[in-house]
Amino acid sequence: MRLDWATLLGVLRDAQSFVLTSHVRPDCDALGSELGMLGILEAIGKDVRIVNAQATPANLKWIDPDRRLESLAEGVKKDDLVSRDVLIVLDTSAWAQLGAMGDVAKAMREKVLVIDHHVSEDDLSDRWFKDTSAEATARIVYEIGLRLKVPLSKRIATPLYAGLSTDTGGFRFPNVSGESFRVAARLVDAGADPTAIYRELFEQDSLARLHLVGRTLAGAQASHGGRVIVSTVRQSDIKEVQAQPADTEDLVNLTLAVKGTEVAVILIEQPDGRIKTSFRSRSQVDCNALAARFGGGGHKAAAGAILPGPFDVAHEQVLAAVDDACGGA
Ligand SMILES: [Mn+2]
Repeated sequence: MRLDWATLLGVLRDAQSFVLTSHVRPDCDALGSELGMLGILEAIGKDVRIVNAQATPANLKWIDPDRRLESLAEGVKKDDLVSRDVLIVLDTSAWAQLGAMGDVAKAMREKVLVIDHHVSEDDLSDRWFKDTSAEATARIVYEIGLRLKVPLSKRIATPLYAGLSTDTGGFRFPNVSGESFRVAARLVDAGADPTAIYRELFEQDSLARLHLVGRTLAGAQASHGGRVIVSTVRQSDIKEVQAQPADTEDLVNLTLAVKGTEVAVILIEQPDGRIKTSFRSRSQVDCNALAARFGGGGHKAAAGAILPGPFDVAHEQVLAAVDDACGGA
């Protein structure tokens, strides 16, 4: 953990122009931290742009009513950014996660500042502001706003609440503390609307996605006395219900709802024939170790790997590895 408040607040106060960026395949903590930070910096008179590598996903555009999120994919030029005083990288510490913004970070090398809560890190910068105990980067941004004495507005509180809510799985992950709720309460007092944000985060599925969920759950197989549930998604399933590739997100977590499930696994056939495999654990079974057998990785409770096809071979290999990790049937 490296939290040098004096250095961080000094940089934020002294610099005049900022670019904020975050990781590819952005989520609400990435975008919410960017927008919260933008609101805070603008409140103290700074000139701020947010530029990501990729365009904002359609399902997350609600978080940006003022349309402040820009992207290289939508035509922002690297040369327009490099003269800015500071590049703040939020919610990632890895080059690979920056996508095309990695080139901008390289060009601005000595002006990069990282604000993040992830454990892993590359040599992105010499200026780190990391708190791996923070539930979300949005939580760190909230603390920055406090220290800069910026009053919380609805415009700042809403994206920060979305980030906090996303990275805590709706305030239920083990990273949640009493302080998470106190921060959330202050964000709600400042105008964040939990009902509206919940609807945006969790009630935006298409009927096709629901049909895919139905199919996937109908085919879920339990083993090891109900401790393990494995489900599969083939390209034919996705096509037949007319779902989108993104509709497979989060499917693996649904089977954890079954009483007694300790390990949930899903194999998702990709358009190129490879098989994206995700592991979830509610027990001592180490998902990171499981995924590592197939060249993947992640955390103990959640990890993933990409396996080559054909599907049936990958399926068999994964079942064997899970069996091994779970101590036989
Ligand atoms: Mn995060």
